[in-house]
Amino acid sequence: MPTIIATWPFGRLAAETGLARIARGDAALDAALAGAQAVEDDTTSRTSVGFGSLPDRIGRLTLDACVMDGRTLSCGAVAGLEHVRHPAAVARRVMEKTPHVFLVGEGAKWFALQEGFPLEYPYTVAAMREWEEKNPARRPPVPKKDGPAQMADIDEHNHDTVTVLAHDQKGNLGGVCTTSGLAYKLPGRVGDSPIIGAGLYVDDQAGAAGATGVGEEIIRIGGSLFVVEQMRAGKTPQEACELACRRVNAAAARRGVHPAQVAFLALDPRGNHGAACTQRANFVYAVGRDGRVEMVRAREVPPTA
Ligand code: SD4
Repeated sequence: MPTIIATWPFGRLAAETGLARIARGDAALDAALAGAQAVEDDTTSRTSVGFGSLPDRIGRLTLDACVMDGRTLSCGAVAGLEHVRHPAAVARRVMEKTPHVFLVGEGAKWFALQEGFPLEYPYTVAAMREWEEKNPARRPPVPKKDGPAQMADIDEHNHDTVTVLAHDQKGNLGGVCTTSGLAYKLPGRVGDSPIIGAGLYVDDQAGAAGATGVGEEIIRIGGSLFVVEQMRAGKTPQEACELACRRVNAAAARRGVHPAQVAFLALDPRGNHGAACTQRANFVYAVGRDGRVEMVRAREVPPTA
């Protein structure tokens, strides 16, 4: 059944927008991109991706995004993109207009400008005031030697990534992931979101998966590709997401740290969905199908599971 799922409470806007596109016969990737872009354009949510969201440690807003088409395995990505409002649309242009998959920083910006994306000023007064109050630039820029780096909590009150997975009327899958990354990240830091196989993976023959949460832990286990490969091996989307969370937990145990807050969501080639998160991630996601959108709370996988 045609279905669209999207991360976090602001995923509702993505799912509503994308569902309308699926209903009129659009391809999965077009619907997912329209949904993601609606969230990028929504400046009322300070913590969601897009203009007005929280910058890095030195006050710069840099955006990361990727897209993938499950029919052809075509994909594109950008990271560290500044002054461009729609990183996911730029990622799609990388996919369609270049022989490459991934452009970063100044190169990604140069490409976006060549493609006609306008140069824009992404900062809102509210976001910069908060940055100034927290003044992260005054803190030590690198982790102290005596302990692991402190990661910001990622739960339903502090998150920014919209990952949208869609299953269209023809039964094809498409996905988009777009983010401003962890608030107050080190300059140059890239998380899982724009990395094909980490923040997103889509294959019509196996399923689609996306991730949100502390990107370092998602990259470490190749999260989204792992989920898709579990579905290829016969697991349901729910089982696949739970297995990925167990893997995150196991990786943390091997490093002697408490598992970070991470969540996965998935769609199989028939449009069945599932999601799971590690402890305290409080992950909710929007599910759009049959003409309506509802919010679903993901199952938590504790470290001992
Ligand atoms: C990152 N995965 O940059 C992103 C952060 C995130 O909701 O998902 N926030 O690591």
